[in-house]
Amino acid sequence: MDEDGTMVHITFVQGDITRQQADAIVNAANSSLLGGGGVDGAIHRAGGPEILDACRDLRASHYGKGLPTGRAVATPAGRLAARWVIHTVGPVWSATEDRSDLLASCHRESLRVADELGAKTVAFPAISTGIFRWPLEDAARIAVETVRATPTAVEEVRFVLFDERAYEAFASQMP
Ligand code: AR6
Repeated sequence: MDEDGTMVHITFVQGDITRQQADAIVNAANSSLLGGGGVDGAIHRAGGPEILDACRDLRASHYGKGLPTGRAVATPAGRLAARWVIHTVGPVWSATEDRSDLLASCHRESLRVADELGAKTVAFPAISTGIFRWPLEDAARIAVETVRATPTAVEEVRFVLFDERAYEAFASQMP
């Protein structure tokens, strides 16, 4: 909800996040910020070297030790149909330790960075649900609840889910 009490509009689409048009696209990165597989690899491939150059600059300046889990930082979006990529580091799923607040923090911090940028439309992938193995239903609940509970001037948060199972898990979180 923003200061006027207006709720952010949450939408869901099935597809490839690198094909989305939005002010900002969120990347499920790792602490190195230097790329990886999954969404991260796809974003760097589609966006081109400008993104990696900006990530290297971040590592050489503010984030010498990398971006901590649960935090977010923005770079330009290169050739993507977006102005910015917001990189956030999701937690690796653990059966013995509750890391839910770190996953919630990824969503809160990404929205905070989006607000700093003035981004009005933000596309999110299903953070931590791939290589980091977070169970889909639980990740969907945390992601949607957190976005609904976070005060922001962002007008549309679009969850972009790669397959039908992920789409169903996320879309079914809305009342
Ligand atoms: N568009 C939308 N969703 C996608 C796409 C795409 N192009 N590609 C994959 N997904 P993951 P994580 C879905 O593994 O679990 C990287 O190596 C995928 O089906 O990308 O947070 C990073 O560098 C899954 O539902 O991210 C880190 O090391 C979701 O995106 C690590 O993976 C997230 O899967 C992060 O792991």
